[in-house]
Amino acid sequence: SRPMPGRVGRSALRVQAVAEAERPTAAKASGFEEVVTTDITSKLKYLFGRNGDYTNADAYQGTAWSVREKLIDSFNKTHEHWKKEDPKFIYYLSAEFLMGRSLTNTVYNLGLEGEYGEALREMGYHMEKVADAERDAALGNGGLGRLAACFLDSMATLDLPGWGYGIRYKYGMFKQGLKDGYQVEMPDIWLTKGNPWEVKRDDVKFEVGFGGRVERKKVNGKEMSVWTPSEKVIAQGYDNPIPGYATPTTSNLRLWDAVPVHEFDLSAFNAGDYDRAMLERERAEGISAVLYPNDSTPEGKELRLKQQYFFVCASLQDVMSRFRAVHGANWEALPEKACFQLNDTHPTIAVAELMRLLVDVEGLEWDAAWTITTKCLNYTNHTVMPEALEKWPVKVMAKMLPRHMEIIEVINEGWTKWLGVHLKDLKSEERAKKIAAMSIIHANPWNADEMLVNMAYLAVVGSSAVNGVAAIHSNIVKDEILNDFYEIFPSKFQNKTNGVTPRRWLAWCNPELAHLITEALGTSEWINDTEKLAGLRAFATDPAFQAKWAAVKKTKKAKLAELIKKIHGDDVNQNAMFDIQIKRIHEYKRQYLNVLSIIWRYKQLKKMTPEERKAAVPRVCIIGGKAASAYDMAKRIIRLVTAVGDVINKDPETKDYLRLYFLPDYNVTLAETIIPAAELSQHISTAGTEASGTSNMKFQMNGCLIMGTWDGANIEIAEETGVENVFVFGVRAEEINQLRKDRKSFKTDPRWDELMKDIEGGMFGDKDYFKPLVDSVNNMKVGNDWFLLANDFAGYLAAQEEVDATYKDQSEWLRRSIMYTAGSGKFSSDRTIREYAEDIWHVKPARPSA
Ligand code: CR6
Repeated sequence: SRPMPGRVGRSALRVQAVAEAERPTAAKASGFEEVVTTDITSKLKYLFGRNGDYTNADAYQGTAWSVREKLIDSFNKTHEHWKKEDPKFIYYLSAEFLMGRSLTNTVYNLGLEGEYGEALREMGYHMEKVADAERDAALGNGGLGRLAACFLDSMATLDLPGWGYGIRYKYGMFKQGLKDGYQVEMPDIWLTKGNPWEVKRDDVKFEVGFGGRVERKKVNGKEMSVWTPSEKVIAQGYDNPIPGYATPTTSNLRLWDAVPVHEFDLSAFNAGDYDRAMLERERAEGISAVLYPNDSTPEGKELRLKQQYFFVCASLQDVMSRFRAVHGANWEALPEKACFQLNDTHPTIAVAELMRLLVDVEGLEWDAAWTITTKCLNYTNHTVMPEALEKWPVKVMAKMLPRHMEIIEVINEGWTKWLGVHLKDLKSEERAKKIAAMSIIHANPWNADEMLVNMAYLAVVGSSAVNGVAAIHSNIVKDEILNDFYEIFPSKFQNKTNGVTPRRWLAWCNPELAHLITEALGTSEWINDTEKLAGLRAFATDPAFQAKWAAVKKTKKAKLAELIKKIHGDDVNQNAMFDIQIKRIHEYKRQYLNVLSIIWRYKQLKKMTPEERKAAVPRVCIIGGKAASAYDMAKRIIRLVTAVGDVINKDPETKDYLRLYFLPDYNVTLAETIIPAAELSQHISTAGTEASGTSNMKFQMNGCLIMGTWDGANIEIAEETGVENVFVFGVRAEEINQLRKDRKSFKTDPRWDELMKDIEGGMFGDKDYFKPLVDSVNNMKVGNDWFLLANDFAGYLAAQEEVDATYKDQSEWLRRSIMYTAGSGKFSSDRTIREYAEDIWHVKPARPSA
């Protein structure tokens, strides 16, 4: 009952599989499954020493190691082809790749689900349970990291020659637990059982240096800067093959692990040196040990800069060494063969590093190197919050990367000089002001003695293209955050609205809906041509189709209900509306506002007679997401959710009509169960704060209605779905600045005041702990309620009433739900990647033959 993937055959195996899938299922010939079964058992026997009686976790290992071989075959074919063709490559540099699980995605993308599913069944296992044994690769925080993962899927699917480059963190995003309703963080030890999805490359190793000094020396008669680092580590490459869908292309994510230079000499060391060697090992391994668990705000720690330089340095050396092997030292041609996308400012040190490699190592003249560098690099901005833009103290950078600091100084000198000429028509005072404001190196506004390197400015100056991630966000980038730069280089600035892969986020996580869509459209081509989903509009009011659509949602809700039961031990009303907010916990995302509206709903229910309650729309509200470990306010918000849930879920009068659950450890895999089951999802950030959001797109694809502010990609989703089908509320971005300045124009509401008193008065216990939350939104105090919760509260409640009224009319609700999926075509990451490839990268597809 799955959609026919229609992947182009890649091997004899594949040809047979396609032939089988096209045959009526009842007449399926066996034989192929047998080969797979034998392969799985042989993997278990010879790789793991197991002999029969396998657990699901064993079956996972056997299956994964078997699938890995198909993946590597495809990887090799693709890369042989690319080597022969020598096309231009895009390298996506990102400190985060939030990949999630690989087994199901790989099997489906490779079109192997028939044989592997069947083989496992024959062995007495079920693919879904087997897949459940895999741990998420959680090498990312949230949207930015998951976006990078979706982009890789689309690049491979579109046959674009391209790799991801990042860090192979030993510990990914922390595991979140709850203790008495408070968040606890536990390490994510994801590699202990090995990782079938990676290939260690013993021949891919690069040295990365830190610290030390720089000297001017004559080298071969030429005055050069020679950097002698005081510390060195080795970047060890690991390849993670990325299978495209319905194509023979399998591309690559190369992740770097930090290892000590002297690892292999250990045995030769005497006792004293052994200690030192161990220290060296610890220091090296520390670089790729942990992902900083921060989202949207930078962590100004030295180790973080070290991580950034570590992976950028290794990646650039790697690309350059491959280029050299084919083209020699013809570096002027590098931009014709390679370009790099900087995923936020995290890899921005690439500007200085590429200059260093070209000037100091390859001996190019500065200007020639600068031309090459700026042609090769492009920068994506992912956040509007000015405090979230990375700035490194000059002192820190000069100590850790002395040569890079010099290079940045020279870049800045050239840049400010150029500005002086470019702005010659301004009055000298004004000109000086402007130049100071645009200088890459500037004083810390809160500490005049400290000089900072502004990484976003460095990225803009060093790149060909700069883009935001949704239309409204790109406009804010142009008009506010980087306005000075936009005025000087208007054509550098672009918009590339984010997208998500329809494979993982619709076809594979919701096969029931995928099947229904394929049946209705008469083709499964929508899986890589999502514009075809628009064909569903014709069915939006068809009662028979609506009934099928509703039945799928019901199945998915039952699954989520099962999960809630497993986690919280409660049975929930599966006829209730499933109302969901899952994302990182952040004040700007306003989970707090959601909780307040839930409390208000609870209070209304309490006032009703039993008869009145029966007429109310029952809701199961779910909130999930991690709080950065140092983000105190976010942790209080989590506690408020659990405390309110504790009261509501136990109240015999209301518990049939309202529940609130916090689902701990929200991650990619959990999202794959939650999103297909959602009927309403909350995207209620203060307008102008959420750059894009991407879960909104996943919900939309799965026919979930959106309650949202006029922010980020919500706006474009509403445009595609029909604004009348979306529950929109709240102040608009254009009004925010004025509102923040003029507090008197804040909307007030007696219901809000009542709720504040309830929390302060201890209705949910823990009053002292919740006091800072109440204070933070007390809009009578200047500077408080920065995210305008009080102001948007009344509008939010009104929109919630509209939701209830609409839900009562199930046929209208279903019509809208179908319209959401039908309108989601634009939000495939295939569209986004096609735009990047055409407008920024100038990279063309190169598909190997099957
Ligand atoms: N936190 C944005 O906040 C956007 C993603 C991907 C974010 C979010 O709105 O969808 O990037 N920004 O573009 C950063 O991480 C800096 C995010 O995930």
